[in-house]
Amino acid sequence: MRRTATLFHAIFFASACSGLVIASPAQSMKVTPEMVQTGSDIPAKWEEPHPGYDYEKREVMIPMRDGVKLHTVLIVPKGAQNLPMLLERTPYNAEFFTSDKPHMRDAVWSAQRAWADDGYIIVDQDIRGKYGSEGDYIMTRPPMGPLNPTKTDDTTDAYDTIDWLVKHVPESNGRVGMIGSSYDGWTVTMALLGPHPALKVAAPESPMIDGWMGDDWFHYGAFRQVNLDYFTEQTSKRGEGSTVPRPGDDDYQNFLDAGTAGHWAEEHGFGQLPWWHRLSAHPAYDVFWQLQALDKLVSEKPSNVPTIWLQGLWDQEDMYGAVHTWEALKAAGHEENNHLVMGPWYHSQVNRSAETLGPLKWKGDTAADFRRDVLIPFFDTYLKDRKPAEPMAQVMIYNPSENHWDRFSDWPGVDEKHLTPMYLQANFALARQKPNGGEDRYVSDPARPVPFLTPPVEKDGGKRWSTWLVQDQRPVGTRTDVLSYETPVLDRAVRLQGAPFADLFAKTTGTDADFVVKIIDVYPPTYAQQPDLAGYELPISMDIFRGRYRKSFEAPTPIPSGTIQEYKFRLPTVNYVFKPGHRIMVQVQSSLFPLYDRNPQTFVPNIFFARPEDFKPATISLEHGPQGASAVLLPIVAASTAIQ
Ligand code: PG9
Repeated sequence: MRRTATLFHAIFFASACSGLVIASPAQSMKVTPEMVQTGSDIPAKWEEPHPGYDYEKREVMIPMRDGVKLHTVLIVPKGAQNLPMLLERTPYNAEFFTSDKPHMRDAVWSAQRAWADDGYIIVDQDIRGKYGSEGDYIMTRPPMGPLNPTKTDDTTDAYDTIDWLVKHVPESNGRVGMIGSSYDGWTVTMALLGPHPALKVAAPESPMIDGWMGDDWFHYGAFRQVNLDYFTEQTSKRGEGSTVPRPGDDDYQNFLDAGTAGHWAEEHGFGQLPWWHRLSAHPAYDVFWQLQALDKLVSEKPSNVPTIWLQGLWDQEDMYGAVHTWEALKAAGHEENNHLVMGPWYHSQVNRSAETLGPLKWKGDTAADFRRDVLIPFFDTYLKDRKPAEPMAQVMIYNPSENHWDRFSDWPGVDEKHLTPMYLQANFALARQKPNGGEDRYVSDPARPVPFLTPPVEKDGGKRWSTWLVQDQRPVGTRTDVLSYETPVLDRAVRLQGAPFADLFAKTTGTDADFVVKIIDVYPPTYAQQPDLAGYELPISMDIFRGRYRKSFEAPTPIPSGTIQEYKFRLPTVNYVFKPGHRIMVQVQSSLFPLYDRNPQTFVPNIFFARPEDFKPATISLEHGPQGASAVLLPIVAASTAIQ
């Protein structure tokens, strides 16, 4: 309106000045009703026209049993009839899973493309309290029970969602498969604790199962400081929070300066985050962790849903969950509908391309091939009544050294009776014969912990994070606080299938200590097939153990200074062949920083809140007998048990 009046005044003024006679505004400028707009120019709801789109995107708020509504995005192929639904429940913004493209295969994110091509309705949902969903967010909300007194959890939310979907999506065939990695793998696992009858198949990928034993938060009690950024990203806002600002570009120095994770948290406002309070009040494996360990809960309440438990062999975030849950189900007699798959992947790489892992090169794209040839046919079996070309093997584990998948009708998991001890010898050799004396010493100094990546360490490991588990160990092998033991050059292949153990007998001058044990494949000094691997020290299995838990994970005790103690712990599962010309190496050290917080080496009630004066150098002695000879226990098999 204002623009018309101004224009009119301009013309009138110009005309008057030029001597022209024009009609008065009242006569010539008649306002007709359609010119008048009352209310807003913005419609209450804009229906986006989608000419040429081959799918319809529906955004719905699905009501749960307590009235809370969860934001859900459905991608339905146009003209669909009788299609199954693939459901992913996420804390990472369902909206983000699709983009505005005319073809469904381009609109969904890359991992879902093959599903779109195969004819699926895709459903992505924000879990309770995150992004578009209503309700309160609780970090990996424990199942209903002593830790969750409400009437809902992610089992009921998955149930109610599936119930709604089968009643409100007429294009569907009433069957649902659930998928998702990491946190989203946790939501799949939660759904399996009380599945809706329409949930016909599931694949928890790198699921977070036990946050204390070996998934995201701790490994055998050593706290993973990379998660501190995750705490603010996930719990400072309903949407995406930001990472913690850094005083410098090197996290090795930043965390060293902070002293403890507790001090870091205090400096960065974590006092406002309930999750931090709960986690830091439970540094030991008490009921808080025990009651939410999903491997135990799933095997106590097994479902009949055909399920693939899936993870990477070098999964830098959730290395523990899938394999332990599968083993727990097997031990409880439920292997029939539960399969185990371990690919040569970093965390969640199953959903990306996987032709390589760091310097390691695989035959083809091991993730895309797996999705196309195994995962989707497995889902189609239960959702489309299609017979797969080959029945799904009970267990499929990539064999990285021979560069192919191995299929097994059974898998030993933990089989302590069939482990072969390889002893650490006094001359830094590694051999089968038991030594009968001697010890090696190193000084572990909390003021210069062993870095997990060569400094400067970018925020959370930066681009090196996803492949840090396969990085060359030569740079740390020269440190005096890292002891390396190795076999002579192998003249025949040594094949491992299962879970190795570390079994250290050690003394310390302190009253607490961490032990990091790595099993390493040492490549020959020249390697014509791939010269950049010449002499490479490839870790195939490693973990950290906090010494105070050597007798009980629940009740930590000080280490009696100067007294030999046994530290026995399981290492990540392997299916690996040390080839002739290679050597087997074992490295032992007492820190892996700043990924893991430093052990002050003085026993304190809660390491999160240790004082600067508690951090003291300690001399660690690794014993070679006679009161216990340090070893790694390897699952050596004479010949492969893979199905030919
Ligand atoms: N590893 C991540 C995570 C899972 C569960 C809890 C916290 C973190 C993830 O990738 O989702």
